[in-house]
Amino acid sequence: MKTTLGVGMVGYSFMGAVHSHAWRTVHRVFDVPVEPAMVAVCGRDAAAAQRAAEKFGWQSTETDWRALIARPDIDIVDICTPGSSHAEIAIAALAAGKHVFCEKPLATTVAEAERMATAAAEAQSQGILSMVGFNYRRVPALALARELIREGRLGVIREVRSAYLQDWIADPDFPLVWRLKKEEAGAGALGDIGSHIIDASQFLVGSNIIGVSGLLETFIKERPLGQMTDGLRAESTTGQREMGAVTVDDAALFTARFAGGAIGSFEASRFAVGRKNGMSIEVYGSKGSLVFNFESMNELMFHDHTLDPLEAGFRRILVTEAGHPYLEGWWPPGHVIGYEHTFTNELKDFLDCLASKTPPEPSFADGLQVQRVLEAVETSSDSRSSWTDVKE
Ligand code: SOE
Repeated sequence: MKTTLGVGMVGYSFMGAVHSHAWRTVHRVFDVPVEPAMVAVCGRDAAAAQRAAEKFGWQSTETDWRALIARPDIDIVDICTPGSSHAEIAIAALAAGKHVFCEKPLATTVAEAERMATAAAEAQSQGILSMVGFNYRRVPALALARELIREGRLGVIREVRSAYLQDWIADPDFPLVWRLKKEEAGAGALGDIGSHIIDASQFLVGSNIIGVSGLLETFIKERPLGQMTDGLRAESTTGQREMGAVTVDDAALFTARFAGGAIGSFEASRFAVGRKNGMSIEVYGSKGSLVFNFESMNELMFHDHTLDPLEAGFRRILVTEAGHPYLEGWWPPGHVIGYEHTFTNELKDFLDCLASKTPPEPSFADGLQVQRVLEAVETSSDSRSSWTDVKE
């Protein structure tokens, strides 16, 4: 196996910036067995791609993703584009023998995700690996939570409560960016951030969601046409009169059953004013409970219910010890990490898996399963009354 792998990244907006940071950093933080070389960044606008290459540290640019995946110096294709292009790029890249790292949600429809999962399984039999970027699995506190649950410290898991709350489109003048169009994004808050808490909760509990009852709402049904300039910040739409239809949900609520017997409640909203990236997960078991909130992402609250009730209660674990997941690469205890580090941690695992030829997780099959949950929530909400099983 080569000791350096060439990376080609498609897309360079918010996720492209975060991924670039992780590619620049991963081998300088962790002792990974292979080093990434940031060979090329790809985008349709040649000048913008050039600016991104200079700003983020890519050696060259391409304006056509097909040219990118045809390059012999590219071993890994990193997909940071809107969801509607994931399937085509990922399937072509896998067929060309490139490992693929794809942003979440995996696709915009179950049908696309099925094709991607099939392509990934075929490629895997040839030693070509793929992974979907549910980065919250790589928050050290959530990785620790998973270890505690696996060790049985919570006993039988009974309930999960999870919410992912943002407010970046609460202003009705916020323009109709791609994330608000079904054909480009697949779903709204449900797909963009609901997919994270579905994946994270299934990862923690160790069992999949098998049925849901959902409620979706689109509060602002039309928005001015306009562009997103950088990340989640939009250009001013003052004076903009042309309007377009919002075709995805602004907020999503659903209840769920897990295969292992637990039940859950989920909430994803882009209209929770005052909440910027408020992702929280609580897990309640027969022997204890765990509470996590991303705004304090270095902390995990743990209640051990087997203790004397006079001394029991939630205690705060500061997840920054060298022995905590992923912390071997970072700073001394108490020197906290942030959002971007979760992507570096994710790439560490991806590179380790490429070197050891171990299929990484979450796989495209895992991404497909999340897509099926999203579809079941939409079906349930559309039918207005019914419990909907998640297809297998
Ligand atoms: C926008 O809602 C967004 O950037 C998501 O797409 C990311 O997955 C999430 O981590 C932060 O918010």
